Amino acid sequence: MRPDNEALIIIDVQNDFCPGGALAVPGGDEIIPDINALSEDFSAVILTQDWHPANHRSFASQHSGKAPFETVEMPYGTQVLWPDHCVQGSQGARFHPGLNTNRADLIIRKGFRREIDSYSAFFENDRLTPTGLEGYLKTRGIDTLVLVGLATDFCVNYSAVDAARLGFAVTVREDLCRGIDMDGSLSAARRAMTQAGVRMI
Ligand code: VGL
Ligand code: ZN
Repeated sequence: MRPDNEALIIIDVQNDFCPGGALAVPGGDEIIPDINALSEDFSAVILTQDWHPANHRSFASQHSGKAPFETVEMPYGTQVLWPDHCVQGSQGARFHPGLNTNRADLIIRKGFRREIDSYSAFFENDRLTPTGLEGYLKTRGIDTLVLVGLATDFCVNYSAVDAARLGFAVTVREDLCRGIDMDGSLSAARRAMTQAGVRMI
């Protein structure tokens, strides 16, 4: 068992990010058995859940003439447009049925405001609006995080970089993550995480 100051954060292991889902990450479901096994070692397990209203502004369907994976400028910066995914209450937003959610102490939902996306478990995409996870972890005395899940180059990357910036010691288990990899986003994410002081193993 790991000490009480360490938490496992399982990012977005939801149907829509697994094969057959609306924004499927290649091999997204392969990592689930080992994530389940790893979660048995931690006294603190936190899940994140991408959780969008049906008219979320990160959806290409909300921008006339735009296709998924194109970008738009939002007030907070450039936003990639996605296929509709992880709509609140939908089957696609549910955790993959293979994921053992029983060990989770907290489920943090993100991306629930129409006007702003939230890749990170800590801040929305303006990098300013907090989700509350920092306070939860710090008030529990947790200072060390292990991150796993989907997708390496978006939600895992943003969460890991923010966590490092907030002073947590962060390890990303790359073998327990899978990426989308659009236009070199995976190598850019690896660089960003390394530069932020995230340990990648
Ligand atoms: C994610 C794109 C859009 C992720 C979430 O979980 O990495 N990516 N929403
Ligand atoms: Zn999303």
